[in-house]
Amino acid sequence: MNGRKKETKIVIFGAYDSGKTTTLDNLCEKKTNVEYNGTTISLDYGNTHLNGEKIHLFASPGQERFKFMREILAYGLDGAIVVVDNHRGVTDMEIEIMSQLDSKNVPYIVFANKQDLSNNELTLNFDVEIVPTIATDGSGLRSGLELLVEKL
Ligand SMILES: Nc1nc2c(ncn2[C@@H]2O[C@H](COP(=O)(O)OP(=O)(O)OP(=O)(O)O)[C@@H](O)[C@H]2O)c(=O)[nH]1
Ligand SMILES: [Mg+2]
Repeated sequence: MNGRKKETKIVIFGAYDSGKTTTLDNLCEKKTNVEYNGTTISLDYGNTHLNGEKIHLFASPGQERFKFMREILAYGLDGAIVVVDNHRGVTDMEIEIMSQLDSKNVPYIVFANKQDLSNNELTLNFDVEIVPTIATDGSGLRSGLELLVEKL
């Protein structure tokens, strides 16, 4: 066991509509969503436990205009999940987020979501683990979170 604190902050990033809120909702027992017309407008928050450790999860808004909110949410994060819509493919915004996470040495993992719509293999020019997920039915979410937490 390393000296890491027992409460962990993980932020979920990804372009609009990729499935961030659905991912958080399915991972957490308790949660709060701030949405308007089905899109996150400030943040979603929830928490869960993994191996006795409390995990705080924040999902960011995906729309471009909420960049300021993503910057606030990123404060003090221990790790990140980038949720990509595998049917749409990776977006420039997600590439920018992964570059920033790399440059700040933040451990992260990619969820290749919406596998029910497309199970094409996602290829990325980043040294990152990719976990196929279906956020709507929970497939892959828990094991993906476990993989990330092992890297922290
Ligand atoms: N088919 C399918 N639909 C999904 C999946 N995950 C999410 N969705 C749907 O995609 C839409 C957007 O999901 P959200 O979780 O709200 O996406 P978001 O990334 O939080 O969106 P923003 O907050 O607007 O950035 C919803 O209609 C979800 O039901 C999935 O794995 N498969
Ligand atoms: Mg959302």
